[in-house]
Amino acid sequence: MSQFQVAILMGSDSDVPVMQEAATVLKEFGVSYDMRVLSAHRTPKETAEYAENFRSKGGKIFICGAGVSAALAGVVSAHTTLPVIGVPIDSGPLQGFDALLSTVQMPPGVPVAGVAIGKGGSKNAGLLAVRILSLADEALTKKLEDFREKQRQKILNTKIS
Ligand code: RP5
Repeated sequence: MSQFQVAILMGSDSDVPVMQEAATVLKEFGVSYDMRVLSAHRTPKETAEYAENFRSKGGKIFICGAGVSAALAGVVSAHTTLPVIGVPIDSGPLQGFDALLSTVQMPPGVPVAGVAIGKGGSKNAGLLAVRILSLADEALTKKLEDFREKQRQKILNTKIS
């Protein structure tokens, strides 16, 4: 068994600040993760191998972040039957619109769940992974309820001077 429930992959080390948001959420919920730089274009063989082997090691979900042509989530999905969440990153001249389309415009039969561009999307990718894992984990469900309540209180307690 792998000690990792979630794989956070990204196409370049320049993507780390964005993908760190997903990692922070997983850490907060006590979900184990492996974080790697693996590129669909620059390391195609290693990316395919990682995607093919993660399930047999006990892995459950992929979160893949990439910018510009952003093929990573799609390539990973082509090499696994696990859920794949794609985070489009605003690293190119089109401010992430390129990556957004590349991430979500998958051909029928090869699913990628797309989230918003950049850090907000990365945070939501972490939360979506926790929600998927919570289907078989009551303690995680409770933590999600607590998280939502904390979020609610923060909004309600906002004072505008
Ligand atoms: C993509 O190209 C990466 O995911 C990154 O967002 C973008 C730029 O990569 P670097 O030139 O910073 O390595 O593949």
